[in-house]
Amino acid sequence: MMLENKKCLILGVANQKSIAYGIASAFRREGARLAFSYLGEAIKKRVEPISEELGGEFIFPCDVSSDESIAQAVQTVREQWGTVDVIVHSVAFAPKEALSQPFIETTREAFRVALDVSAYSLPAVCNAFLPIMNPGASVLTMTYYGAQKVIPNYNVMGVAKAALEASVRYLSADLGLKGMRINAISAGAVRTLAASGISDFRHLFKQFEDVAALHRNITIEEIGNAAAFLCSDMASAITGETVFVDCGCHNMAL
Ligand code: 0WE
Repeated sequence: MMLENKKCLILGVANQKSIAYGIASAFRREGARLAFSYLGEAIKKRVEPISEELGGEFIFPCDVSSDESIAQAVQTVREQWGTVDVIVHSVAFAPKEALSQPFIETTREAFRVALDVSAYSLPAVCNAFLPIMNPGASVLTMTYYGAQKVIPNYNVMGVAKAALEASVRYLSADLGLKGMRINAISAGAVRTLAASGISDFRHLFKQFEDVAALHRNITIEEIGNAAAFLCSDMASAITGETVFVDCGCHNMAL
């Protein structure tokens, strides 16, 4: 087992289709100890049964757009576990209009919210949890190809993911001084709750399937397997990296 007895925090499960659910399931299979964050009462009701199913030890509220909420989460984890070995950051948000209107029309507020929730939250979480992270700890975040190339309508989320990927590189230098690692998985498109809010996602999904080197879309199990590897000691020399788990989609021009 790759993650035996490692204490892993999972931020960003909404339901059983979530990428974070696929990651948590793989972590469980690899012997990890799990705890889950949630945002708001609606998501709490969804996370509770998932935590039970996967043998989670506790759940805790965490609004990554609030320093106080992150600090409170650290306090809870400190009381429950004392220290932590792995943090999975699988959180993003942009106001819906920003993902349908032309990028050029992005408002200052939509830009701020997207970058705050989807990018700044990563260094914020790393810095807050640093005092309770064990030597050899590792952090994982989720990104998307729209950070590097234009994907129609991905818009301000692409800009936020570009900031997130750059943050992974800078954080790798800071965490590296402490023997800790951080990486990103750039996942192919997945039908999640976040994706269901996107007009024309079905069409996009089919296009990715056709173009991908493997001619299929990915599963959250496959993301989970890559995540388990990256967060395990098997990946002890990999840090600051964006690893594509996308059936080879990003290498194809057409
Ligand atoms: O990163 C994402 C999704 C991020 C996301 C989705 C939503 C939908 C509902 C962030 N914020 C919101 N806000 C909402 O109100 N993906 C990689 C999935 C995704 O999102 C797209 C995509 C793909 C793929 C948006 C436009 C075009 C393609």
